[in-house]
Amino acid sequence: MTDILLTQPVPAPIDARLQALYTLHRLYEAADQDAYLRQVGGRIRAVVTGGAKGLANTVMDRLPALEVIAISGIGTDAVDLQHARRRGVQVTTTPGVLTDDVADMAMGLLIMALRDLGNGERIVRAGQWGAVVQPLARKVTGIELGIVGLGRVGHAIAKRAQAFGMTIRYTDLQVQPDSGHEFIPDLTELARRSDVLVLAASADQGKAIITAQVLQALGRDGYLINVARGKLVDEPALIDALREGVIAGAGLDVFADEPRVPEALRALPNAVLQPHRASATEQTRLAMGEIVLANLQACFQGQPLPTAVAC
Ligand code: 8YV
Repeated sequence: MTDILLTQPVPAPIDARLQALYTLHRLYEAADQDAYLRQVGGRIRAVVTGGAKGLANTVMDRLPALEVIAISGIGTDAVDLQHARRRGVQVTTTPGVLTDDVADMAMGLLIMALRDLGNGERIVRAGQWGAVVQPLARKVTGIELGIVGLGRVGHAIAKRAQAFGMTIRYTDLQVQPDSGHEFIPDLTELARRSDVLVLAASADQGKAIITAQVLQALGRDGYLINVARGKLVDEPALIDALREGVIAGAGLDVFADEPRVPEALRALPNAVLQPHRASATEQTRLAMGEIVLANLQACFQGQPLPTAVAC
């Protein structure tokens, strides 16, 4: 049977299907990953990984028989695509099926942050209703929303935002005249004109675009929502901005060095935090798993891969 390396767990039904078809090697269970790769690395023909986890070149180079890296996710920023191409390794993702979940998470974080839902919940749970005065929150309907990255997820966020009567503007690498939304080429200018800036951009360039200057422009009544990648944000600058009231708050599903979230960020009452859960619904993770299975099957039958990334 074909040998496959899993870098992180997959949902049980997908795991069972993989097990029936392939010999699975679970890197995430190995106490000594280096020794484990020495033992099985030569046999591995496919890697199944997540968008955030990807595959380091140092691991890829330990897998001489590797043919495909199947990412269960849409981000390719944690795989060196050029290196994969040089090695003749194909890379696939799971586009389309997680769009709605990620957009839902963006809206959830936005409402949670502006309406101060976390603090309200803590007050009720602590039996402090009536004893603690919670400051009035920020109205969501009708705000000015700046979307950074109008791809599939950005569009899905815009659709939801329209139902909330929001004014939508966006920035992207290129203008999208058919979107019906106002294009603002300069990110700092978009921040200046937004009540809430939501990050839905790819992080393939690996650069922090949300700088102290952008946060300054977003302003003391502004909020930052991130459902893309932590590396798009200068995290120390964000912590300073939240602490000093340069911006009002943030809703974050992603962080610069997951799963390590700086203590300074965890301590801030005006940040709502999620452990990278945007696509973590049963329905969506199963749909993602199906696409992973289809790509592996095509690869080992010598067929074109259904969702290959152009390297
Ligand atoms: C996925 C992600 O849920 O799609 C991506 O790139 O980062 C996530 O939303 C993750 O890859 C699942 O492992």
